Amino acid sequence: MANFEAKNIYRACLPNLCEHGGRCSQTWSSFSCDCSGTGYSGATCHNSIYESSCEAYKLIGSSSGFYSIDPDGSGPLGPAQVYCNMTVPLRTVRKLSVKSPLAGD
Ligand SMILES: [Ca+2]
Repeated sequence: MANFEAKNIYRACLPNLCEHGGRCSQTWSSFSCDCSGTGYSGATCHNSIYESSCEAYKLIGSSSGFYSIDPDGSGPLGPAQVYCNMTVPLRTVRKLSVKSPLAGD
């Protein structure tokens, strides 16, 4: 005769501890997250598997092409596919135009 003590069931999936839409599954004593298709990895799908910018891909030696970038890393924004032109010098890409708020017209 089975006599399970329901109160001891591990409740990792209620609420779902997997981030970014990862699918949670649990056993009696542990849980795991299926992060496939989410663009994230790690025990709770927390870490983005994509770089955060074209510059980051360039710095690791990638060539021009389409890349998935996750601008906020492990933050809630999802990855987006963009075309990265690696022939553009980094200085040009990152150039900023800053105006002093004290300057007149
Ligand atoms: Ca993100």
